[in-house]
Amino acid sequence: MARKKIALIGAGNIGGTLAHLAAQKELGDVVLFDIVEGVPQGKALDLQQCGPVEGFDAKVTGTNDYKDIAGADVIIVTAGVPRKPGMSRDDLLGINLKVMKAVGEGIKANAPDAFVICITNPLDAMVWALREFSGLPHNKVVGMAGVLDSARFSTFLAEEFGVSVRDVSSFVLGGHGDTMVPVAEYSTIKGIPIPDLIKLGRSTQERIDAIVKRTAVGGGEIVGLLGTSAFYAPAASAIAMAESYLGDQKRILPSAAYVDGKYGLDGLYVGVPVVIGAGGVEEIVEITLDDTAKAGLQVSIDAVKELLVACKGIDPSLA
Ligand code: A3D
Repeated sequence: MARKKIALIGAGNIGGTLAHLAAQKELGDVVLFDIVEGVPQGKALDLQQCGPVEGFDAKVTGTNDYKDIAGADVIIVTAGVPRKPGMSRDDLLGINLKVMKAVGEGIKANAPDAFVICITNPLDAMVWALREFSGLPHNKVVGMAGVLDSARFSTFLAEEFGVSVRDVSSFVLGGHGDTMVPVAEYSTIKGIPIPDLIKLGRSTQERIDAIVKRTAVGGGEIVGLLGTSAFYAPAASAIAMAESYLGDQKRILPSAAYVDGKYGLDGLYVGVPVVIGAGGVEEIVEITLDDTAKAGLQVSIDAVKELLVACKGIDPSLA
């Protein structure tokens, strides 16, 4: 069987980390694309030389030409600019929308059968715009955010309860912004819901509320320390989504997916649990929410809708 092909659009911090993980895991041959000349080629050569040390058989190449992504099975998009301290994700909208147009057209012309995972911020608006510009089916274009946001929530919960992260399962819904909704009721420690653990005296509502709050601004905490966006965990999260698609794993992964009909939505990209398998986004999983989570989700949905209005104002072809 021929090797799979993984194209990474954007060869910056996340792009380079994605290339390393994809090669290490031998997901396929890797093509790193960027508009800056030399960077994707240089990173690719450096990564290719990890092969003999780490023992992977994956070809890593760099390019500035969209033709080289032809036939890609999976495309992960990080092209654009990240946040600097003091910026919100929404501050990136104008510049990254133009980038999504170029990327969408490049994908449409060269790799229309790929499964596309968008990471560029502001995520829920950019994945929608990328889908519009690429014209790919909605089930083949998805945004990575929920896996990362849940990973942040799980990390903090594991610390709180003093247990392995492997025994934590957590849940974050909504847009990838400060209005995201970490749902404690659906988060468990080895199957035991967090509210039950509070009743058992293993934590307090105040401490869980603080963790929920820290999760929602978890990206900003790292930007404040690092001076730019996180990249290791975002890359690891997108790779988990790519693996679920390539291996038809049918994992349930919270993702920014196109929701039309469920959750009372009529055609919007927002973070919900989805099944990812060989068919792309194969199912939107609808869960019952209590009134607090419902209200939180609505605030988050309204924030995403506002961003879409702004996108349409900037690029009339989207209206
Ligand atoms: P960075 O290291 O700056 O890499 C971005 C790369 O995109 C650079 O190499 C640029 O040269 C390249 N680029 C710019 N314009 C184009 C273009 N038109 N075509 C192709 N390449 C282009 O950023 P990063 O890798 O740290 O972050 C990338 C994006 O991911 C940013 O928008 C971040 O805000 C976003 N991000 C999202 C999450 C989520 O959870 C959704 C987390 C962290 C970062």
